[in-house]
Amino acid sequence: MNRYLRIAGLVLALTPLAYPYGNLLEAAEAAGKTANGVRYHGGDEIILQGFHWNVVRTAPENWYNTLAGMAPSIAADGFTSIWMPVPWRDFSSWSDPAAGTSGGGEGYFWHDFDKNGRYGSDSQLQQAASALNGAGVKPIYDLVPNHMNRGYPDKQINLPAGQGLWRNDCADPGNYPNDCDDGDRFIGGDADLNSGHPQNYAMFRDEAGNLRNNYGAGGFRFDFVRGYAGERVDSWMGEAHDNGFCVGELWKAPGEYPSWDWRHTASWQQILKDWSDRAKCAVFDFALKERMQNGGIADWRHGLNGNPDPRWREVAVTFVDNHDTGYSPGPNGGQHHWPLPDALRKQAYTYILSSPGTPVVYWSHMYDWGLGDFIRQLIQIRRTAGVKADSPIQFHSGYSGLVASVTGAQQTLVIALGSNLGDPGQVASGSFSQALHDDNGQVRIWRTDSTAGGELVSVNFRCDNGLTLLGDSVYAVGGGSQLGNWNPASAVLLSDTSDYPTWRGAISLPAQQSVEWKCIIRSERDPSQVKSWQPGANNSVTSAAGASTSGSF
Ligand code: 7SA
Ligand code: CA
Repeated sequence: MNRYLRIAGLVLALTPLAYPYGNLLEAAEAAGKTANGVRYHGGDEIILQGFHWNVVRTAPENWYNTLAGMAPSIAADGFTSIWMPVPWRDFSSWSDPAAGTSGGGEGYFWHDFDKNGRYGSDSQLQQAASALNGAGVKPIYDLVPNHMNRGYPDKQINLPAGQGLWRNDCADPGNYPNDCDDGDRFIGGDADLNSGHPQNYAMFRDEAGNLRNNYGAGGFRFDFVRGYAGERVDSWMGEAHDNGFCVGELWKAPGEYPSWDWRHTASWQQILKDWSDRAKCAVFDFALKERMQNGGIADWRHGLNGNPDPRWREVAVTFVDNHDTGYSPGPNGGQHHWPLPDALRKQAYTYILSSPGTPVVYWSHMYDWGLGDFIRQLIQIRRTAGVKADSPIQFHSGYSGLVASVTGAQQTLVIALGSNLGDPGQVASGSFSQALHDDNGQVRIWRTDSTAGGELVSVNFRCDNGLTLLGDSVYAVGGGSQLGNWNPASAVLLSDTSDYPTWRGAISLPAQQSVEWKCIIRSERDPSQVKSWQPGANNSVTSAAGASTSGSF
């Protein structure tokens, strides 16, 4: 049905200009949400935690400059994003003699949204953000909407008491309906904001928009999400950065929930997935962290990222340690609330960088403690194999340690950690070569050669009768990561319109796969705007060199 009449004259004039851009799209990294709408930026992110606990003490006012100078090497190391520290100034200073800990100024007890803090000045932050974005590394800013430093004078924001802006206990019927908060309190709760209050909600929404527009934010990490409703994160992201990356820090054991709460007897995974469903946000994989801390290596399969359901594993953001759980160079050795034993570090990084989920590498492991070369190697293995957040993973019992096979877009990996597995052929088909052998054999990875098994072949795609308005184009979307996993935002532009309204394009696919796909008409500017889908059944093709496949509107 010719529902779209392209303005012929204009099209002829503009077409040559528009389509070279189409090739750039194919070269660019994936964007877009999961099939359930979770904001994981295409599932191909590899994140560097861009700070440790003590950088405000070991590099006072000089951290943004450090990041700006390192931007090219951070990119060269294979990172696509960097988890930035809280950008807001923080004058707090605290010590806990009993625990032998102290700190302050890190941003988690922030004063207001002024960005001249202990990491450097506002302009240094802008310079760092543009150097990182310029190198292709997206800044992910750490936001703390649950609480702030209520004391201390001359704030740039005015939050008077008694107007429902600060948290009061929702359990106390005396609080008027909105004068409370829908989540846990941070410590005593006297510094907690009622983030559901319209004024507070708008304050954070606008600041997130400001970080996107003026500080190059590619997304956000939400702190202490146990302190406010997950739905609120979905609203903030939907209004301020709908296509950005989003991850929540939900660090709360099942036993910490009240006995009447379903989560008291749920698994760590179920609690994390429930939050992710509400926030439409990825979530740090504390289920995997708990297994790494308390289980044997064979138990690591029970992390969220090992879930047999792709809709579960794809929302996991995996990590080995962070600024809370791990050590940091400098005073007190940082916080080390839940540190992974050093002996397991290489196996843990091998696991998260070769398996599904979105991996995060802790700054100090990469750049302070000599693991950089090893991690760089692992990142290259992940990228070459085309392992993504939703990649299939299979665990193989009958061997000691952990044995898994991961199906990447380009190659299949077999991982053997602390295992007596002899030959990858015992657990997966294909011709394998060893990609990694380290840690006295505790760490081994094999991969199918790109030439066999994961071989890519060029298939000719065609869509007929693609009548479109200016600014819209015809794309192919379908199963498998090369066709965007049915996600229009990751669809592939068919850039040859020499026989308009027929659209053509060659797309590389793994050989010998039966692939289903459809033609769509989609906005070039806004990847989430689909104008129409090809009607009827899916098109299908078995991928082989020179094969052709077509559909029609
Ligand atoms: O124990 C570890 C694990 O062991 C395992 O065996 C357990 C696990 O469950 C168990 O299975 O994990 C437990 O312990 C974790 C660490 O405490 C808990 C976890 O829920 C629990 O299960 O994690 C919580 O604490 C983390 C630090 C948070 C988590 O979200 C939270 O769930 N991490 C993030 C949150 C914050 C705060 O924004 C940051 O905290 C983290 O870096 C960030 O990643 O008005 C003045 C005033 C009063 O308002 C206060 O009531 C008063 O107490 C001042 C005082 N507050 C001070 C704090 O006492 C002091 O500690 C505050 C001003 O400064 C400090 O707070 C620091 C905090 O210590 C630091 O970690 C905060 C603000 O500077 O910044 C950081
Ligand atoms: Ca991406």
